[in-house]
Amino acid sequence: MEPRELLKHFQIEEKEYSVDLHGNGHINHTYAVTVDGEKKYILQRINTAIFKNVQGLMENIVHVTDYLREKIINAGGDPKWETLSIVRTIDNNSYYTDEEGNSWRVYLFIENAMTFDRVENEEVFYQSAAAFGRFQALLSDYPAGTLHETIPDFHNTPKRYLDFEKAVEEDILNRAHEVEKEIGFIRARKEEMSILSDMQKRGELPVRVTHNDTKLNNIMMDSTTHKAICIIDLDTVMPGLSVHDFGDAIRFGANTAAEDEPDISKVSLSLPLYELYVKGFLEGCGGQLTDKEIEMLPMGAKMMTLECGMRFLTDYLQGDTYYKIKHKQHNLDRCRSQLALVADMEIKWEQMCKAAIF
Ligand code: ADP
Ligand code: GN1
Ligand code: MG
Repeated sequence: MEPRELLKHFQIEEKEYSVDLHGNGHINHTYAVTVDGEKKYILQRINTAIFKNVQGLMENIVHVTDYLREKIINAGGDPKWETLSIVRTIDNNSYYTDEEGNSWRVYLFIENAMTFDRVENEEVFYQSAAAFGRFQALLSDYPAGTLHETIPDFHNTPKRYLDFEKAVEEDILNRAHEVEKEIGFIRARKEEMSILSDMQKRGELPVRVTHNDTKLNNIMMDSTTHKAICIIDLDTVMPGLSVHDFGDAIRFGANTAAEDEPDISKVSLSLPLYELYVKGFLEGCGGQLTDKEIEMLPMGAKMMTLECGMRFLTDYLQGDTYYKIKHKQHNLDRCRSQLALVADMEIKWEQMCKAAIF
């Protein structure tokens, strides 16, 4: 269905809205809904090829945002600014399914705020670290067992490795011979991939309610002051590991180059940004992380970068069906940038480990 047509199914005042593609997310189709030059709503087509249980996913978001709203109000904050607000359908549902079977949702547009696709200055990164840490702390007493697992095994790195090996074996587009070097790089690190999940199984790392997709453009910042306002993209809020939330943010934000930089000589880990994120994240978590979690932060960063590189390569081998791409080699560029970052982390490993000792 045409995006503008959809609006009449939601509890929105009837007006002449314009609806335009918005943002740089890789998963959902996101539109800004504008009236009189002001963006009022976000309209999203949920990617149901990836999120198979939309009902469960939206239930998670309703419950988590209700929970956060109460905490924000109690702290004297503005819930329409500091968490996502779902606009209901005229039937009072949290999403609408059109005749073609597509699922859509509407959020209030978080006004006077913006997302960053790159770390433009240190303060922005520090702010995002504290905010993601705080998000985890706010949800620390949320009943984790009531959350649906919206993507099973999302950060199960050994399982991701098996998916990768299957894609290499099937090689449906005959692309594997082009990427032998990358395949070798990943295979050489196979043993490390189960370190964190094994620690989780042994109870050495606690399962918490985590965001699981902590990249910089999943947080809205005040357009004027650049202070962190609101954590968005709640599709993958599920039980998980704190070190994964830390690591995914590092992989994206502490890379001196873009996630999809084709010139990998520009890729490296910025130690100053890494150290800043450690500080902000620990402050945001408010002393809740155990010593073991703090010790494993560097491993979280390395594993999230390796896992992400492996996921990009898997998608490249499988014909680019998961992530949105802008050109044929896009997933390959993304993969190479991630793997180059892993290699640089290995060089800087000792400094990374020292950064979390205070
Ligand atoms: P994806 O899963 O595809 O990454 P997101 O939910 O992260 O989708 O949305 C994509 C982008 O849209 C975000 O990076 C952000 O810039 C913008 N966005 C999402 N929700 C809102 C909102 N409520 N208000 C303003 N901008 C938003
Ligand atoms: C996707 O949705 P978005 O663009 O914020 C992906 C993350 C990846 C990221 C890589 C649900 O995040 O896991 O790390 O791309 N989200 C999902 O940029 O798969
Ligand atoms: Mg996003």
